[in-house]
Amino acid sequence: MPSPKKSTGKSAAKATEPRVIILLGSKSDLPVIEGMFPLLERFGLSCAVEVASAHRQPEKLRRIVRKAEKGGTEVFVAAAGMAAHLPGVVASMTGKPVIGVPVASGPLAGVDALLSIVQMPPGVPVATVAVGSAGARNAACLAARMIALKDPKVAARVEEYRQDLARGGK
Ligand code: RP5
Repeated sequence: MPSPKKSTGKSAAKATEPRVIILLGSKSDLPVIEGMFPLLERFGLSCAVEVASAHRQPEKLRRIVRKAEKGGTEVFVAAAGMAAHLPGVVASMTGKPVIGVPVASGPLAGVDALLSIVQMPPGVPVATVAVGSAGARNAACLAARMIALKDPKVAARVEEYRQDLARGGK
């Protein structure tokens, strides 16, 4: 497994934590989110990866979310499989945007995780993306679009990426 921490750009002013935190329900989810790193780097966004299961390590999860929020993290991405409660639990702990990535790790091939993540009760939103690595890449793009709302440098990079896609890039 590669180093769980990756810093890929400048943090916001005064921030002590990465702008994007990626939480995983298990180390086994790591391959699914690897496509996020080049995209976040391209958008100039620092990130860190933490493994904290909502079911097995709720106290660890709470500590990570508290520290990140206090330190200026702007968007949380949470990827999990099976009965994937991680993104929803993160959304219950922070008022920052949470993006949920369903992982196809169980016998139901990700449908279980997709429904667990998308069916949040009103008032506790999780922006749910596609199952698997395509969803993870979209989580990186969506996080950048959210941050771009108040950061023109990130907005310019998002626009440049969109133009690349229009020219046939990936
Ligand atoms: C979920 O259960 C994790 O997010 C992972 O996708 C799945 C299996 O976890 P491991 O048994 O590989 O730790 O909590």
